[in-house]
Amino acid sequence: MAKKKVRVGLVGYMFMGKAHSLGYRDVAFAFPDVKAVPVMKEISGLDGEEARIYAARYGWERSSVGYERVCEAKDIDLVDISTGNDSHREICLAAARNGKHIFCEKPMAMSVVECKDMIKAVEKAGVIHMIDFNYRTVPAVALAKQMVEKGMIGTPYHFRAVYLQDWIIDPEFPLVWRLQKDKAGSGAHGDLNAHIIDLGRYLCGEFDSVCGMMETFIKNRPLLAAQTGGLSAEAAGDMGAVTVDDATLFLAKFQNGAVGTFEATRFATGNRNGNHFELNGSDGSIRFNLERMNELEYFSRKDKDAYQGWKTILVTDPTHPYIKGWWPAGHIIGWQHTFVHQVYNLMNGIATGINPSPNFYDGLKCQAVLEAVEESVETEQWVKVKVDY
Ligand code: SOE
Repeated sequence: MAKKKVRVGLVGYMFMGKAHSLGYRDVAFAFPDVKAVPVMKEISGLDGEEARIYAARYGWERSSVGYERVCEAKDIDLVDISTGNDSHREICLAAARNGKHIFCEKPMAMSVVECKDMIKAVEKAGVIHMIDFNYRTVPAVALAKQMVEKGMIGTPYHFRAVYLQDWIIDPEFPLVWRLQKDKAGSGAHGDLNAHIIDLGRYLCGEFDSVCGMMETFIKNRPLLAAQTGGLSAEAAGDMGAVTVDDATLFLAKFQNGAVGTFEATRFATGNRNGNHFELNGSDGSIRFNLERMNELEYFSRKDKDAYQGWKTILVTDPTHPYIKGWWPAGHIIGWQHTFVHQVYNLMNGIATGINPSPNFYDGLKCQAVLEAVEESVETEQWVKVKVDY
């Protein structure tokens, strides 16, 4: 039987638009068992000429300006929102109104209120929704999840996570949209803590309460002359104010009694994309570092005393999650593969009518933690995480 085709319209052609394009392009190549196959119909963005260039480069059939046409077109089934955070809600509402399935970049929106509007819209439309917490589909992270579920670490006690980058360490780096509150919502917090909050929920459980601190080290920066790549840009002469956090750290209590520490910063010199976590349990621990993403470290207290020690699992065996799509054992994969894995789950969700995970409810729960941390920074108090939806 012919497979269902899912005709995709992508809004946003920059860094994430490129990563998502790769997901659609490669999913059926890597995973012949995928239940629905994406068709790369239309790519859109703010500039028509650029949209045309990226359509040709990434392999989209056609291009347009703005998001309206993609949301309204009769021959599009899925709208992919790969734009800046301030437009997620608006595009989501337009897409849902037109009955489109939705794949949305993280963080889901600018606030919990916006997330709730988006959930109301997709529930009313009865469409499939997914949020791009792509690190869940790193094979080593998915293996960690299986190990936790099998009880291989016992009762979780500590989740310790950092997401460390250094791409804005230079005070002359310009004021890109990610440094402006009205466009990004927050800085390192929403951009990086969002990922490790999601990993905390995925591996350890739901949050109970948080207590945080935030700092902005460089308060003014040159204005933007041109964005030259995903995380690179050229500065213009005049200066403007940075209105987001450069670093946010917080303590957390989980509902299951475990405790956690979280740190997100773009000022961790020498760390290009250091997403690390460690989960310690009563019987064992697991440890992950994105910069060695094919490996998962595991310590078991069940090993005989004399032989206890950390072992490194090379997560490239055909039995490991998602690896069947790629290469023989030992032939490692990279960061871009997580976007193919996300699309694999999304296509299967659309084909079966079952929401994939992580979806908009996960986006909302993550946003609730982000906001609770912000409230805690303001009040200098512990804050309960509430998700009253
Ligand atoms: C920039 O900090 C960024 O590209 C994030 O926006 C992504 O979500 C993260 O995966 C890598 O770094």
